Amino acid sequence: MGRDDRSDRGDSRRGDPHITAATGARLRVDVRQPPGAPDLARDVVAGLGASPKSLPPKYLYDDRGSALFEAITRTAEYYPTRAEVALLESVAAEVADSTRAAELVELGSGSARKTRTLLDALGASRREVRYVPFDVSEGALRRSAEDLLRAYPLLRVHGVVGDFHRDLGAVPEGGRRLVAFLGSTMGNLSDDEALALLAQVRAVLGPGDHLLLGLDLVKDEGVLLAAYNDSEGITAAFNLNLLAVLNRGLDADFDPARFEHLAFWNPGAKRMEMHLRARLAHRVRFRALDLDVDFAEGETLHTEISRKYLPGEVRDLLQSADLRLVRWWAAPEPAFGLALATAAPAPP
Ligand code: AVJ
Repeated sequence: MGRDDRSDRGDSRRGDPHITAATGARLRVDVRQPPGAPDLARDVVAGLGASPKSLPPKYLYDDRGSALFEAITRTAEYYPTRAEVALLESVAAEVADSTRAAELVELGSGSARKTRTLLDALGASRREVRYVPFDVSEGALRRSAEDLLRAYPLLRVHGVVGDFHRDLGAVPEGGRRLVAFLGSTMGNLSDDEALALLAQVRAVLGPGDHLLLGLDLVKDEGVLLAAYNDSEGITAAFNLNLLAVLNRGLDADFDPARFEHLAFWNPGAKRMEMHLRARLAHRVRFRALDLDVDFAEGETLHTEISRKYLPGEVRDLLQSADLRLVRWWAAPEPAFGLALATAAPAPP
C-alpha cells in the first residue's frame, strides 16, 4: 500500500502545503495526504483488474465507515473491542510502570476509552503528556482530539492525518515514547505488510521507547463468524459502504443492492475474510477512469482480512522486525492479547 509515495517522506515536513494550522493552542494537526483519489484510482485499476478482485481495507474508513465501525464495536457479537478494553484496563498501570512514557503515539482509530485508559495510567491528569494520534480520518481525529483536550487540561495533542504505511516518518520528534497499535488493526494486514509496518514502527522507537500491540487471538469459529456477521447488519453496512466510497471517489455506478456481505473464517491463513459478493452478473462503470468492470454472478470482491494470532507466534513476529517482546498479557474467552515490545538492542 502506498509504496510509490516513499519519496515524500522525511524531507518535506516543513513547508508542506498539506499541513494546515489548527484550532487551539494545545492542538496541532498535520494533514499528510490522506488516501485520496490518486491512490484509489491506482488501487481500483490493480485490484478490480485482478482475479480474484480485491481492494485494500483502508478505503472502508471514510467518515461514514469510521462511524459504522464504532457502531460495530457496540454490537453484542463484536467482542474484540470489549475484550481489549477490559484487558487494557487491567494492565494499564503495569504498562505505565514498564514504559514511564511521556508521549503516547496511537496508530489507527482507537476508541477514546482505550486512549483515556492509557493517558490516565501515564498520569496525564497531573503532568504534561503529549498525545500523537495518527489516523486516516481527519474528522474522527479532530473530534477525539477535542474531547481529550477538554478532559485533560495539561494534554498537548499533535495529530497526524495520513496513511501510516506511508507517513509514519512524519510522526514528530517527542519524549519517552509509547506507540500504541491497538484494536488488532494489524490484523488487517497480510503477514508481509505487518512485518513491514512493524519495521517502520521499529524505526521510530529510540532506546527506552515501547510498542504496545493489541492482537485478536484464534478462537472458536462460531464466535468469530458471529462477530463479523452481526444480527443488526451493521458489519454488512460497513462492508457495503465501500461501494459508496467508490461511487463518490471515482464517479462509479455501483448499486449496493446487487451485492451481499460475506464473512468467513479461513483456517489455513488464520484469518477472517470479508468480501462483497455479486448477487447477479453485471457491469459497473467507473466514469472517472473510463473503465468498465464485469462481475460474474457470485463473484466476490475481497474487502478485508482480519488475522487472528496464536500466542506462540507473537514473539517471533516481533523478533522478525527487530523488536523484543518484554511483556505479554492475554485474556481468555474471548481470547485477546496485548504485547509490549522494545526495539531490540542494536547488534554489537
Ligand atoms: C478495526 C480492523 C480491527 O478487523 O475486526 C470489524 C474491522 N471489520 N468488523 C476488524 C472490522 C469488520 C476491525 N479492525
